[in-house]
Amino acid sequence: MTDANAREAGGRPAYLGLGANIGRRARALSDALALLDATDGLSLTAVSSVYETEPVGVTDQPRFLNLVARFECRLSPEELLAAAQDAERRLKRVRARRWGPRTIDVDILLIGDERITTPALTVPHPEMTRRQFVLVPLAEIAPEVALPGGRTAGELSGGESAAVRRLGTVAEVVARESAEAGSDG
Ligand code: GSY
Repeated sequence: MTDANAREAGGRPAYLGLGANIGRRARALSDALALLDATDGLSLTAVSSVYETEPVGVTDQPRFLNLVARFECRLSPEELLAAAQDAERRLKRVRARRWGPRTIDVDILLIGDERITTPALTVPHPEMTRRQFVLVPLAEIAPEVALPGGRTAGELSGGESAAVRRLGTVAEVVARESAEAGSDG
């Protein structure tokens, strides 16, 4: 469904950033997308490639796999946050320390053109315009989307680099990861 259709149907596009840097990283991303897409009021409309990215913030941790997905969203912001947290919980998110390694992280980046500031949620995501691991995949699926500060994802994305390296589609990267892990799934 296009963004225009989503609005007509009472929804709006929501962009989520997903990241994983422990265990079967690609499978965690893929499973999170499936869980979110199965949620009433959410339907997946676009997914970027998977990128392997240098950790930002705490740098002494494994590289992440990151992607950005767009959903047609008929949920309130609070309901969307609950859905994101539920997906993290169901994938048995492990996070040993704040800003440290995690099995799956689901960040709400944008919900239409809404501005939300509550103790639990800030939308647009306050760090998104400074994070190339968000901007590069976002620019792949939505180069024209306007971000805080008035510039677009396409303008702010630095493109692929050694720090944000495109690995392939979700299906390709999951298949490669499974083959590398052997026959246990
Ligand atoms: O909020 C995202 C978690 N995170 C990431 C991430 O997903 N990717 C990279 N490359 N660095 C990160 N630092 C944090 S915190």
